[in-house]
Amino acid sequence: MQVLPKGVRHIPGFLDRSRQEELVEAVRLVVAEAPLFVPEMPKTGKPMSVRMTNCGPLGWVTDRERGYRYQAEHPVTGKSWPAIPAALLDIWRAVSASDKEPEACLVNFYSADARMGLHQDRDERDLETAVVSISLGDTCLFRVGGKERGGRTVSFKLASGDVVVLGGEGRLAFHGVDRIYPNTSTLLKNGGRLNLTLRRVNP
Ligand SMILES: O=C(O)CCC(=O)C(=O)O
Ligand SMILES: [Mn+2]
Repeated sequence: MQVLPKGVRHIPGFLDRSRQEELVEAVRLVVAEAPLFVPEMPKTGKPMSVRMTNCGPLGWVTDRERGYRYQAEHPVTGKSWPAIPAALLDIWRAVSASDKEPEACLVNFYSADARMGLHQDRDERDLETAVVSISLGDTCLFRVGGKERGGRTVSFKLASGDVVVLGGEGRLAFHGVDRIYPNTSTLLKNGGRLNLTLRRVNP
């Protein structure tokens, strides 16, 4: 086993198959109310390869004009985000070590060729409370480093049902998704990977 950076916790197989199925059903209801949209990079407007939506009082969005931010409304429909499903709140309570509730759950959908570049999660005003991230569907290659860009990184696979917690010294760890391994899970009928990231936004 390789050593993960301090504060980065990987919990393989945290969710059994039936809890994974329950979450997929919950995400389906979220997506029905708050459709997946294509996020754009700030300034360039270049589309990201993931599609995303959110649930919770706040959602993370990005577009060319206004960049990375949290807002209470879906950028396309203008409607409030749906509530965070109870099954997700249970996971947060079990692993976040926070007594506050999460305010945002970002839903990322990765098709076979999607990826996410190395970045820090730092658009929150609260940079202390842990970030909790859940993987469903196809396996991905996840990469994580320290707080400095350009430092040493380690890579490992995230499979369906795995949970990652970035807490304490790991809260601002650089991380990203280098690739998806297609057809490695039967959870999602049409394949791909879902990532659910729970965050506290306000201190
Ligand atoms: O898909 C993942 O596992 C990570 C997603 C992520 O880092 C993010 O949305 O900020
Ligand atoms: Mn992130």
